Amino acid sequence: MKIPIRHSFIGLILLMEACLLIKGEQCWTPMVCDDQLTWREITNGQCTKEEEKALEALTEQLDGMKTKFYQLKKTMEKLKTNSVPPSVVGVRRNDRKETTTPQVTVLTCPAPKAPDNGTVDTTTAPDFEFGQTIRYSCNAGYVLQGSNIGKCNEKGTWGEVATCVDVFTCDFESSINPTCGYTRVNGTFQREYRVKDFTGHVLAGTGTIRSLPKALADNEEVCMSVAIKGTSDGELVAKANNGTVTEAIWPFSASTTWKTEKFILKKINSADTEVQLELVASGNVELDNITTLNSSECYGLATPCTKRNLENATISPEQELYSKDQEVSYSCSNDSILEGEHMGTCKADGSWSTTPACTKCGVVYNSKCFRAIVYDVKNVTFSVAKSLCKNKLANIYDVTHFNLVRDYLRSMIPDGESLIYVCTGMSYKNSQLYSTTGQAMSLPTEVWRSDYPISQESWTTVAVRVHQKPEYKYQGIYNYAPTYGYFGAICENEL
Ligand SMILES: [Ca+2]
Repeated sequence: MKIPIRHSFIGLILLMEACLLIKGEQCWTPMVCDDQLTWREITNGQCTKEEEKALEALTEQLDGMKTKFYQLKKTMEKLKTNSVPPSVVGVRRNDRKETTTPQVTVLTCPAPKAPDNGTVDTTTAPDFEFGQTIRYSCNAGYVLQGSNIGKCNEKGTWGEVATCVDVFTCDFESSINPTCGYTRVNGTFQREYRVKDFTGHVLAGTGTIRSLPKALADNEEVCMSVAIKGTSDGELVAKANNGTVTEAIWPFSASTTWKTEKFILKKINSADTEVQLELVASGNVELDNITTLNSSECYGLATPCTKRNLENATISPEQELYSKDQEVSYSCSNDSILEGEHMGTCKADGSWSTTPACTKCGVVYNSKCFRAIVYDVKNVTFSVAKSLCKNKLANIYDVTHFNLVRDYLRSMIPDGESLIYVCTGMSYKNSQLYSTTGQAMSLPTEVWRSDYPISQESWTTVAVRVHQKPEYKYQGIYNYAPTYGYFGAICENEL
């Protein structure tokens, strides 16, 4: 801001006055009366030329002084009457001219920058002038660190800029966001104020909330905790939207006490660069202080087991995650059989104690499941066949059953082969056919391959031979040596 003063004009008037005085016919002499500079007439005769000259020079000098004094006085008055705001921090003289034009400069700051993941409010600093303040705030999912106020200072800066850190330290107190930076995927979660047990905000409700992505390095894990207080019966699951999480299922019921639970967030795929925490509540619950902890705080936490992906199976109880020592039972669909144990226990390292599988039956007959194991090379001896079927090799019960098995085996002939032969569990000894349980049995001739059975003492194994072409003559069951190499085995299990 500048306060201009019209010196030259005032100076001109003063000089004209002085000239009028000097150019008079009488001689005047300057003198001081009552501290005021004034002129007095010299009455005894006229001034000499020299006296007049000296007077003239003196007058000019005095006038110059008077002008300067006047200018200074005016400047002082202006400064006083202009009610200069406190933002004025200096009066700078313009030194380029000797006739000194004083001007006032107000210090300003550059336009303030918003912090990363945040905003800056400049409504209280319209001119970015010294002393004016701005206000920082963070986007949803971020909390502010440092002062939320910036002030234009004497250095012409706004001071230290606040930083916004991510959502993983969310205490629901500092946020005005209804879910404190967590996205409500579904349900009713929202930030609510409590005064009963303590004073402060909690995240109350049911459903699913999800944090913003958290960047994670290759094998990095995040140790976290959450304070939980149930307001109904339910279960809270903490998991990563794109990763795994440990010790993450907490059943709750209506309670007046808070419980803090820890868990570890980690990635499934090493290619992932970030994870999002997902909290899923099946009942009404209050949550608070969802916080990232020092990794040592999570040392020794058990890893939950994830549900097995079992085809043709039902798992009981069925959950996404299971806690340590939790037991499950597996059962297979009607046309499949369970291989392995039908029970499993979740181990502390997050793995299951058993590895079940439900395998589809090739043929279901009289509540029995028949399925063949066939290789494209013939190197399965009878003892290998027994172990392939876990000692449950199949019998052929009658013509109908044989036809079903034959058609099923035909569908299993490997590419490049025209026929296969697989072991059954039946045996042929002393011209007698026996079942797997050792009972004597008989099958009609049409089931047997032509010219079989053959009475050869060591040919005790009974196999099934199937050709791609149904009309092919040499098909059916036959007896042969157990040490011979077959294509595989046919197994039989109770359903
Ligand atoms: Ca709180």
